[in-house]
Amino acid sequence: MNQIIIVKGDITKLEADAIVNAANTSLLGGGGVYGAIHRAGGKEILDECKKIVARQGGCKVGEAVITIAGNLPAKFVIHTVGPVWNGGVNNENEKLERCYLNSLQLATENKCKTIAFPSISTGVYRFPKDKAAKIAITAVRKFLNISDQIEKVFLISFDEENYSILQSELEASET
Ligand code: AR6
Repeated sequence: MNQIIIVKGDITKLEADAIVNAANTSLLGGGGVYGAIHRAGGKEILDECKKIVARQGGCKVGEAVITIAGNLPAKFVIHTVGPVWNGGVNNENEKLERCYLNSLQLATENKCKTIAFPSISTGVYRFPKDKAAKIAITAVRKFLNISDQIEKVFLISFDEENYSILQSELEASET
């Protein structure tokens, strides 16, 4: 039985096979969860990102790439690029859904059984937290329904507000 687990805390401390990073299209800079992952994971992660950039020129919104996890307890970091919220007129919902689905697909291809997501786009990119939580849970459920390799999906919130929104959305999705 696969599960969705809502956790409050710092994603860099989590022992999952893969943790997801909310990056930007350059893959090469940023604060928020990006800063925390690169600080805790060390230089090796950035070195791999640079190789990806040299090969394919960064990462598009909604897509995902994978690297090693350096000093982190995880095995891999999956870097995905969420949409900047622009009032919903720019297909932001679909783009955010694709971040979750593509990250889960990449985790599956790399034989991961557990994966942890931060609340992509809800920081600097200003996506409304309630909408983002609904999309996260719907996308993860959609994927888990068609794949039995992933056993646990952690949705990590750094702040209390995101944590309680995700809890309520998860409960609502179970009824
Ligand atoms: N663990 C878990 N969640 C965290 C952590 C952490 N250590 N730190 C922050 N968060 P953001 P975005 C939460 O701004 O909105 C970057 O600079 C945070 O509270 O990191 O997708 C990139 O390079 C928020 O809910 O990502 C891009 O330029 C969530 O992570 C841009 O920001 C996402 O916040 C991406 O913006």
